[in-house]
Amino acid sequence: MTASSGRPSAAEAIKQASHGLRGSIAEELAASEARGGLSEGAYTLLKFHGTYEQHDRDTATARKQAGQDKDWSFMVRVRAPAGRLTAAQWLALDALAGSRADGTLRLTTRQGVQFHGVARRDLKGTIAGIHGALLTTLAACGDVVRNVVTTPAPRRDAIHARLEAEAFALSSALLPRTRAHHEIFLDGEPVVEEADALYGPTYLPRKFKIALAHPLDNAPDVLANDLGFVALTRRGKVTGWIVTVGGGMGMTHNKPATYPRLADAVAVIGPDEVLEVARAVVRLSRDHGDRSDRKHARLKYVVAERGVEWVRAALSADLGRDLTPAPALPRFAVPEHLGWHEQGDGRLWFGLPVAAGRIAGATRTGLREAIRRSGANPIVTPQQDLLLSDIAPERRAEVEAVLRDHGFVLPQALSPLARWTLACVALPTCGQALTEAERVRNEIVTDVEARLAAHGLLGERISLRITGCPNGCARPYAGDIGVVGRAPGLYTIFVGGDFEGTRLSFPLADKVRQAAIGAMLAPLFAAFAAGRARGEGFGDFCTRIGPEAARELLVRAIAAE
Ligand code: SRM
Ligand code: SF4
Repeated sequence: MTASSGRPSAAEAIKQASHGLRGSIAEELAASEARGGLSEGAYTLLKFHGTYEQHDRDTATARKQAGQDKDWSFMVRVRAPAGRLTAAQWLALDALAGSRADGTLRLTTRQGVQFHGVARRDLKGTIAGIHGALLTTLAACGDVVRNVVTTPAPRRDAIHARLEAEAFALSSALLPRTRAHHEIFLDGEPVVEEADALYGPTYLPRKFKIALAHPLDNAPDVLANDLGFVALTRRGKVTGWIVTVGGGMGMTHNKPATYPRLADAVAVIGPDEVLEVARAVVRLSRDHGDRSDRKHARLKYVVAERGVEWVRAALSADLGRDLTPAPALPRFAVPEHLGWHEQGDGRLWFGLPVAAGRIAGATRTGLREAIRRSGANPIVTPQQDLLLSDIAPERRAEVEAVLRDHGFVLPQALSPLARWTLACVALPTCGQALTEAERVRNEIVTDVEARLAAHGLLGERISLRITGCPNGCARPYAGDIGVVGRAPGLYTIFVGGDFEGTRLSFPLADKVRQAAIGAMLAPLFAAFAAGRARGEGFGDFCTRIGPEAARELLVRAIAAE
């Protein structure tokens, strides 16, 4: 059940022996012309520095048949706390995408930015370039606290300023203290380093994710995180936080011991206690997470198995004071961020939809041009979109025209479904992908849109989340509809989650061909259009009728065909 339940996994030995995340990374990367075949140690430790060695899965079979090695390259992930970037940082990342990666930028579901296709000889230069833009890749991946997410909206009021400030403070305070990153990637001098008091020599048992949210803006899906802070507010100020612990999405098909889970509200704390409590929850994960089985190592399993009372007692003991039990979570909402909005300081933001977060070709040029001309500071949203903030009202028409001229589809031309569809990276770079996701996003959206339209539901606000495997990188179990890669060409469809991210979905149909996804949802759309309660969302309707009735509708529809 806990850290002591079995022999530590191989990753634990690698971390323990890594000398502060160094291992043999520098030596292996120095063999610069070598491709692929990093040792398990270097591969594992490189994650902590924000990079994964990958290969192009599209070409792997043909290359193997031709006796060639795989087409190896690196994915590099940039941390952007709260998704906030400056115009200058964007332009620097854009330049690196052109000079050192595959020419694309990828906005992530955790408000980060990824490069794909970085050659080994360019890895150091890419990471150094990111550092030069005052950003980092350190702890973007690995068994540490990852990019801290929050509501993306750049509303200039005290509550939003506080959410943003806390995200930045958590992000920098919880970075691992190692100098290895500087030594390996930034030509820093080797130093004798003190132990990392928070992480210790083996860091955390697994990745650890933190989100902050306002109840009226749960865009970051706070409950899908290991640790969340939900703002309590009065008269425009943050007066405290509800601490939520134990969320996570990952599961493995046919392994019931693994499951997605939404976090529980564990305690309520004062407005200035976020960092202190976050450190205690990180220590809880460090000391109680399972270090023998990486599929059982996330904090969510500790919370599920030990219970909320135990978690609060353990945190209270760590902090040396009794934490107050949390009140019930308030109702959550998720507002519209796309299109034009006033920030509250005389400036505007423009929420730009970016399908699956991929910026490439003309859209990359257009974005660069729009940011150069307007000086807009971009904010990556947890929905893989970009908010161009701080735009002077007189630039509005020009920005819109530049973006439109470069092939962006602007929000007013999109259905709510298209605006609220997420798709993970999947093929060809993700080594875990069982199916396509990003590359079939638009086909699936078009298919589902047609089915919605047939029942007069095209204007309905429904979220769709597509992933190429059950790891859940687009949080598919927390939206209205989840489409999850099951086996090559086949998906599991989930329904019954809610738009606000407060309820998990249930499986509706298994092993569905991509072309049949819309058809599988159609009977439920028909029933929803005919029998929904007033104000009821699609996911709410599915949950109200329940899994058995939902599947029965499907069986009847198939029998009637
Ligand atoms: Fe993820 C692993 C991409 C957000 C759960 N994720 C991966 C890897 C690194 C594949 C691998 O292990 O080899 C993917 C890289 C693919 C590629 O080629 O780029 C990958 N995850 C992504 C991104 C880029 C998806 C996207 O389309 O935006 C997101 C990057 C976020 C960031 O900037 O930090 C991303 N991943 C998530 C989320 C969503 C979130 O955090 O809000 C989740 C679900 C929440 C959670 O953590 O439970 C998520 N990713 C996973 C898991 C399952 C973890 C688990 O507990 O079981 C894995 C696999 C693993 O860790 O072993 C994984
Ligand atoms: Fe890869 Fe699976 Fe994550 Fe998609 S959900 S990016 S396929 S690990």
